Amino acid sequence: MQPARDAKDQQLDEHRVPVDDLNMTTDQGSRVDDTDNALRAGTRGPTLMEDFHFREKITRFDHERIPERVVHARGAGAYGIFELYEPLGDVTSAAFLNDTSVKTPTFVRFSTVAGSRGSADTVRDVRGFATKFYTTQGNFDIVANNFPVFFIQDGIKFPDFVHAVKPEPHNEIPQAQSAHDTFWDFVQLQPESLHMIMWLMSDRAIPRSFRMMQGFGVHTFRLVNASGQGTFVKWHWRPVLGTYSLVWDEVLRLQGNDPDYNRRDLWETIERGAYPEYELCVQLVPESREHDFDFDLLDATKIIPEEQVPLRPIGKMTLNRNPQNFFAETEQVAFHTANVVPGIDFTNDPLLQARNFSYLDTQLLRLAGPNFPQIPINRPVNEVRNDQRDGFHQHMVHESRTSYAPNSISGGCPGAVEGYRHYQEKVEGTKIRMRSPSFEDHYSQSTLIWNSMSDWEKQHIVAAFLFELGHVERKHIKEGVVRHLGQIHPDLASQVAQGLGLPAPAMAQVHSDTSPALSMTGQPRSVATRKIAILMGDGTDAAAVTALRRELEAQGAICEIVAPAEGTVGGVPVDRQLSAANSVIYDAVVAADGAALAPMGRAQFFVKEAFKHQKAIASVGSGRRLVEAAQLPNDVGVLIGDGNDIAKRFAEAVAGHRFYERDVSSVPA
Ligand code: HDD
Repeated sequence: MQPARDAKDQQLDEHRVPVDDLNMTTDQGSRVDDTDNALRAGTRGPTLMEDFHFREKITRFDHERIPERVVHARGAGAYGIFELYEPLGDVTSAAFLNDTSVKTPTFVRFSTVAGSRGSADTVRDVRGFATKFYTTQGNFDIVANNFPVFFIQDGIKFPDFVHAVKPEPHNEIPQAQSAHDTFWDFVQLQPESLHMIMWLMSDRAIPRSFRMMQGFGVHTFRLVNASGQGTFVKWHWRPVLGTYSLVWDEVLRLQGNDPDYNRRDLWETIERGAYPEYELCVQLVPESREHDFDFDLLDATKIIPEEQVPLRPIGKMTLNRNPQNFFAETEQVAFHTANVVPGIDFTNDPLLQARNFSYLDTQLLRLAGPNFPQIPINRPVNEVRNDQRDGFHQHMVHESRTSYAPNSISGGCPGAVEGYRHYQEKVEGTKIRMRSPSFEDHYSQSTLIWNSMSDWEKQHIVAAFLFELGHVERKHIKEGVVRHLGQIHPDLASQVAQGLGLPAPAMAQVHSDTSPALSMTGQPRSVATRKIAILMGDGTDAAAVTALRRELEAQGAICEIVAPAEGTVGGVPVDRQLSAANSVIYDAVVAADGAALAPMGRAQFFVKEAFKHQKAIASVGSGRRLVEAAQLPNDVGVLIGDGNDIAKRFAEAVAGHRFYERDVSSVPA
């Protein structure tokens, strides 16, 4: 069913250029009769300056690129709708957070941080999760990431951090990776980054899907109610499908097999109507409790553990529409932490304060001047009226004879009336370049995250440190990092030190507190939107496959038939031929044929690789022979399909995402 058309969708109508049968014209509207041959003096002669169509076409082409975002250059977007569960008038006057009958249009852009526009999706990195709410009171943006903390505490360090993580300046290597000297040099010298590093080394940094990751506003923001009373707030997006990740070896292979893996996944599921959903949750802290924590609420390298302040779900966002033009919409969208509406305000978090400067500034360059808010994707759905005029690409024709206030000539219009009112916070202090001592502890929450991880999550963190530091050339940098790890946890430090061939560092006495909510275990389970490869060949029992497929698809799974050749197999249409398919683009595998496939190395590898990546594998009929030929160790999650309940058992296995307990250390695939 098509979603109802919202206000933003309708507003875009006036900018849309439909596919139609009109004839080609120049930008000036003059009809073009030949766009294949430049105007020349004689068929073998020079091209003439007079050829305005040629000149316009080439000039436009020469100017087609705009600067990519300095960070978060690679991204994918989608439109959605936000629906509120209950009015929040007690804490905020924001209209869209008070009226449950309103469906607020949104646009979301997901991104990676370090890589260029053309880099692969599945890299170890933070993911951006920026949402623009087109509210009746103007645009409100939550410019979030999929980690709840950040690398630095003060925005003045942002250029340093970004320069360190980006490719090194002398040779522009490596692309979209943190596994290099300058990044880890920054980390070892800037221990405030350590908590974020723990997130970056965890599987959160390699999400299975944009649809299966959380979003965090990171900073403590402020809500303000109608009587001017403030409440601290942290924003959280929680994916309805649960939070799930890939495994590292799979990530590396996906970069070659499908560099657009996350982008494609978002696009395809929306096209199918399996709309991604996220609950918006808040952590609310009354101002009276500001100093009740053993960390500073203004410090963006700290979380408020959910066990201390529970998450309150306040609404749901459903992404229900793909953009129609990547450049016009996803590339030109401009987010800004300072895009707020009445009832939502800032705190003095020094990272947030810097962001409130940076986003507008960067967009003035990237989108070439001050009129970028008029670009269709950026326009609010309510009317914009002010005296700011002129500049490159002004699209509006302002009829007023005045562009200043106050004025008497235009009846004082547009006049400043009741609108956004800044929260009246009392501020006093000495001008000083210094952080508050309450920002000094860089280790306790890094320990908290380590303590809260399950065994497999800990193993993956250690492996990530070893991979990353294994790419660092300078020994003193590795030693510096390992020294810090000794302050986080002896188990972590000793394993990393051992792998790097370094002596164990001095170990601190660490606390044993945990925050179970930090672990990715215990997520909602579902086969919905899981991609399953069914390997078929000439020997397949097509009826058994069709029955299995029907049951899986009834639960929302996406099945693809993979066979040695395109066409049909056993009367079933083939979706992909084996040489164009790879297990890494699927969540699970069904071996449905052994007769044709068992002797084929590629088919064996397919199954073995899925096993290595701890995916559910089932065999039906002669598929057992393929599983046997792949010589999988006897372990969990490999279901041999004798009996009627195979579909049920397999669906349960797929819904669990991965068999992390499966020992794959000896599997070479
Ligand atoms: Fe940022 C882009 C998220 C710190 C400066 N940032 C950008 C995007 C996201 C974030 C999701 C991509 C928006 C899009 O899709 O267009 N940034 C964060 C988060 C941060 C953070 C969650 C810490 C809590 N950022 C941060 C700091 C600064 C910036 C401290 C500068 C002082 N960020 C930028 C930027 C970007 C940007 C340079 C690049 C392109 C853009 O803004 O529009 O201004």
